[in-house]
Amino acid sequence: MASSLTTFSDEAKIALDTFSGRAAGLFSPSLRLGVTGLSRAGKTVFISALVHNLIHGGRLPLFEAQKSGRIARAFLEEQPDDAVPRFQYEDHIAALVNDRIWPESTRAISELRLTIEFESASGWNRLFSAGKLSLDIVDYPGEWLLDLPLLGKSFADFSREAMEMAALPVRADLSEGWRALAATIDPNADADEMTARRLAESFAAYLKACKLDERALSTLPPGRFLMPGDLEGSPALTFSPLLAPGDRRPRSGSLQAMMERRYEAYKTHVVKPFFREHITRLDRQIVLIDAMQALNAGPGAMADLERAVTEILSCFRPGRGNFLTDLFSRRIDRILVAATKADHLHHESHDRLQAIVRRLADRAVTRANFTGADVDVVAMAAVRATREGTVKQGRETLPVIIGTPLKDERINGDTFDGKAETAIFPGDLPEKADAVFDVSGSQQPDADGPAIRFVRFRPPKLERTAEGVTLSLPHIRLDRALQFLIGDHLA
Ligand SMILES: Nc1nc2c(ncn2[C@@H]2O[C@H](COP(=O)(O)OP(=O)(O)OP(=O)(O)O)[C@@H](O)[C@H]2O)c(=O)[nH]1
Ligand SMILES: [Mg+2]
Repeated sequence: MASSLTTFSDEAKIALDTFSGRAAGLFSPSLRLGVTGLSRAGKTVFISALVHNLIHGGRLPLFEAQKSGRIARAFLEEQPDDAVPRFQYEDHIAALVNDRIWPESTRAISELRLTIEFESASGWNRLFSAGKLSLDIVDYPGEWLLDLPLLGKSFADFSREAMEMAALPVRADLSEGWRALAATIDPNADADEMTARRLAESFAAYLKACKLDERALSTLPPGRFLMPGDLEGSPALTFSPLLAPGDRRPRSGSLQAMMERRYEAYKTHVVKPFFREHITRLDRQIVLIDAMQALNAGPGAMADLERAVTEILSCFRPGRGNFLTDLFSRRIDRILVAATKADHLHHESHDRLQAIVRRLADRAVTRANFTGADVDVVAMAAVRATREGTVKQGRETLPVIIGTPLKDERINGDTFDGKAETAIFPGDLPEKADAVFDVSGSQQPDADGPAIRFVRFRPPKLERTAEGVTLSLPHIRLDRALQFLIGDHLA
C-alpha cells in the first residue's frame, strides 16, 4: 500500500506542477532545447537527424515513448518567435538524403518547433495532460556561448587571461604575431583608429588560426570575432586585449580607454541581449563536441576542449550570488555532453569514446563548481555514415568501417574520389581514458601519429523497403540522447 501511496503523491505533485507552474502550458506544454557546440561539431546534422527520426518513426529502441508505441505523431509547427530565423530543416534533409552531402555551415541562431502527440504511460497523467509536447529547438554557435563569462570580467581581466592563454604552448606560435604587435604598443598613448584596427585584425587572425583542422583548438572569446555577422567592421568589434593594462582608470583619450569602451560596448550590445533573449529561456541543453577531431590532434587539443566545456558549463548553472544568476528566467535542469561522429570508430570503441567524454565532462563539472542539473554524456552519431565489417590480413581479422569517403579525403597517400566505397581500419581508442589527456606525452598511445585514423565520409545511402519507402536516417545512440533530453516529458 505504501508504495502506491508514494506513486500517487508523486503523480499528484506532477499534476499540480502542471496546473500552477504551467497554467497555459496545460494545453500545449513546451520544452526549449538548446543545441550548441563549437563550429563543425555537428549541430545542424544532429537537429536534422533528430527531427527526421521522430517524424518518420525511426528505429529508436532506447527512446521509451517511441519503443512502446505511445507516440501518435510528430510534426513541425510554426515556431513561437517570429523574429528568429527558422531552422531550414527541409533543405538540410534534402541535402543529406537526396544529394548525400552534408549541410552547409550555419552562422547564426535559428529555431524550429516540433510537436509530439503521445499517450502518457500513466493513467493519471492521461487524465491531466494534453498528451502533447512542443519541443522548441534552438541552434546557435557555441562561440557565442563562450562570450558569457565576459559579462563578469573587466577589460583588465579579459586582457590578462587572453595573454596567458595565448602564451600556452599549444597557442604560442599562432599568437606570436599578435603578441609581438601588442608588445610595441603603449596603452597610455593617444587613441588612434588605425592602431586599434591593426591590433584587432591581428588578434582575430590568431583566433581564426586556432580553429584550423590540424590544431582543432576550441575558441576563445570574443565569439563574434570569428562570426561577426552584420557587426563586421563596427567599433564594437574593433578592439583587442592589451599587454598589461593597469587596473586603474585609464587616461581619457588614451588607447586603453578606447579599447575598454569598445569592450564594454561589445558586452552591452552583443553579449547581454543574446543571453537574455535566448540562453536564459532554455530548459535543456545538449553540448556537442567533436572529440574525434581533438583526439586526432593530441592531448593539447583535448585539454583545450576540456577548458571550453568547463567555461560552457559554468554559464548554464551559475550559483547563488553569481552575476549571471539574475539573467536566468528558467533553470536548465539537464545537460547532455555528446561526442558526435562515433560512426568513425568501430563499435568496440564506442564505449571507450564515451568514457573519454565522461572523464572530460566530470572534470569540467568539478572545475566549473557546477551543481543542480543532471549532466550525462554519450558517444553518438546523429547520422551514421558507415557500416561495419571485417577484413582478413594474414592471420588476423581486423574490424573495419565501410563508407564512401568524401572527395579529396586522403589516407596513406590515397586520395578518394567521393564515389567509391572503402573499408578503413580506424584503429582503437586507448583502453584507459587518462592516456588521451596526458599532455606530458609519456603515455601517448602512439608517438608516431594519431591513435585513430580519420577520414570524412559522405552521408549514407538510405535503404528503401520493398514498397519503395525510404527509411529514416541511421544513427548511433541518438535514441539514448533523446531519452535523456525529453523522455521524462513523455512519460
Ligand atoms: N560521419 C558523421 N559525420 C558527421 C556527423 N555529424 C556531423 N558530421 C560531420 O561534421 C560536419 C559538420 O556538421 P554540422 O552539423 O554542419 O556542424 P555544425 O555544428 O552545425 O557546424 P557550424 O554550422 O559550422 O557551426 C559535417 O559536414 C559532417 O562532415 C555524424 O553524425 N556522422
Ligand atoms: Mg550548423
